[in-house]
Amino acid sequence: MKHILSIAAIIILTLTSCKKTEVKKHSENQLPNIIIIYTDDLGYGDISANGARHLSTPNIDFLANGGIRFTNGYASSATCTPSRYALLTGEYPWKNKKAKILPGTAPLLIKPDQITIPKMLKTKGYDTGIVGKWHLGLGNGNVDWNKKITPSPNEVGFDYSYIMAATQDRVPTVYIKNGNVVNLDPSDPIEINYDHNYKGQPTGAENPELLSMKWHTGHKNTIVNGIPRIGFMKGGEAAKWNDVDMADHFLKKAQNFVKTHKKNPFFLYYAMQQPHVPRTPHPRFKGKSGLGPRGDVILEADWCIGEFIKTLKNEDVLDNTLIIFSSDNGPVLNDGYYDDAVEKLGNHNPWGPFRGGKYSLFEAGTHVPFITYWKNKIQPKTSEALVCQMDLLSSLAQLVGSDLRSKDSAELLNTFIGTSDQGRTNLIIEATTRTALRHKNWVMIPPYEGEAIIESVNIEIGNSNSYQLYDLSTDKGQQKNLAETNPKKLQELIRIFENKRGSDYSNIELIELK
Ligand code: NG6
Ligand code: CA
Repeated sequence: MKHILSIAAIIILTLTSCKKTEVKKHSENQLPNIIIIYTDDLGYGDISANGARHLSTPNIDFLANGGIRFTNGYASSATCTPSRYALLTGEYPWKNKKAKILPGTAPLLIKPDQITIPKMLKTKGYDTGIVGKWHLGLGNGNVDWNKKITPSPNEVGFDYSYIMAATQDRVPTVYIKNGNVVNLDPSDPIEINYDHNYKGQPTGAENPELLSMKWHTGHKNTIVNGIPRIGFMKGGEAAKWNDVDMADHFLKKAQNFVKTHKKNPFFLYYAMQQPHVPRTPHPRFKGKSGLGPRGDVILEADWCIGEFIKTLKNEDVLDNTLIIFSSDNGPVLNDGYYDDAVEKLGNHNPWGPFRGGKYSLFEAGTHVPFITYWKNKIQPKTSEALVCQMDLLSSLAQLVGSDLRSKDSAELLNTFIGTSDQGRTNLIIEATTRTALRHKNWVMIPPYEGEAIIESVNIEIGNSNSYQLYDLSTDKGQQKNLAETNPKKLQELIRIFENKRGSDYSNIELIELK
């Protein structure tokens, strides 16, 4: 009996020590997995880690409290396509004139010879995947949705893609896996266009009786699941997504990607659709926030992140994974549907301390939640360093030992992992093709013609006849224009701005948001 016990003890000891060496080997020799969790239109003040008191986001807070919570983290633009373009390519979006909010039929915006984060990581042996919102165009300008769509994310660095083409409020309302529409019935082919309706099809404009969600501005074309969308779509009935299941659907794909790629270093871009319109919480979350569907889908997104982190833990990869969390642009309430976002806002403040919102050159347009988390590797803290999503390309290249860099992408690895508090000195921010400069704690917005407020969304977008200058160290809310009282500072910033941007920045084609 004594013998049997000691043999058993030896076996157990050997097994445990084997396991230990294996884990050690895994973390020492293997490059870390890298995950970008990217929300859509989530504001700085939408997470409790950044001060929200009327909405609780415990899972995002878990990342913020166990990692670095950046208080000066920026998206590159105040809208989706340009921000995503800059995130993946490390290039300022205003350098590409086509980097504007794209329709679902737009051609691929990233050129096949351009560097991207996943391409760079692939040179170091990473498996790369995207799950969720793409919105960077597909094909060459004339997509046949019934054949393999190419080029797609798979041609610009992703081994695996499971995406929606554009936005939840734009056609086509189908999932696309590695260039193929999921569940497509060849006898019911898909046709898409953004100019005219297909004969005999109901639309939001003409058939209000068929709607479960009422449109306010813009979204009055093809009706899918009772929701009127932007653009016209015919066919593809079996392939249409179910809006209320979208969060669960993408979550499963993201979890599966982790489960099936954990043996090799992987990069996953998990691009969540919340809280962009149409806000369609799963019934489990409906009414749960008290703030209407916008609050409910933020709770849903937070829950998804919690489930996703559980998967990383269960699959034993959390220790060796760098997670970056952010949002593509700032918040908006009514973005084209009546969905109680305004009526039920109560005291919640999605903008945090900032002025403006989505579409705005004021801070709330681009100054977004930004968190890096790496268990046991990153020491929890708050960082005031000025960082931008565009910087991830060069910084991640530093991390994995790649020489590839993108000119506009600053090398800030030490800042992202917390061993330095040094950020950028300057950043050009963009909003619907207009640009402004952040320099240290100062912001300079040059004069732009046009409405000061987009009425449909009720957001001040930063247009003014004269220069604006703000000192964020004392005035986060950009209430006090110092352009006249501090002409020296203003001139200094104009010089830096024109030096980077060129002097023809006001000669631009402004986007019409009807
Ligand atoms: C706007 C839409 C808005 C949203 C946005 C893109 C109207 C009136 N507004 O044109 O609802 O879809 O485009 O948002 O149609 S983004 O987050 O993808 O940039
Ligand atoms: Ca967005």
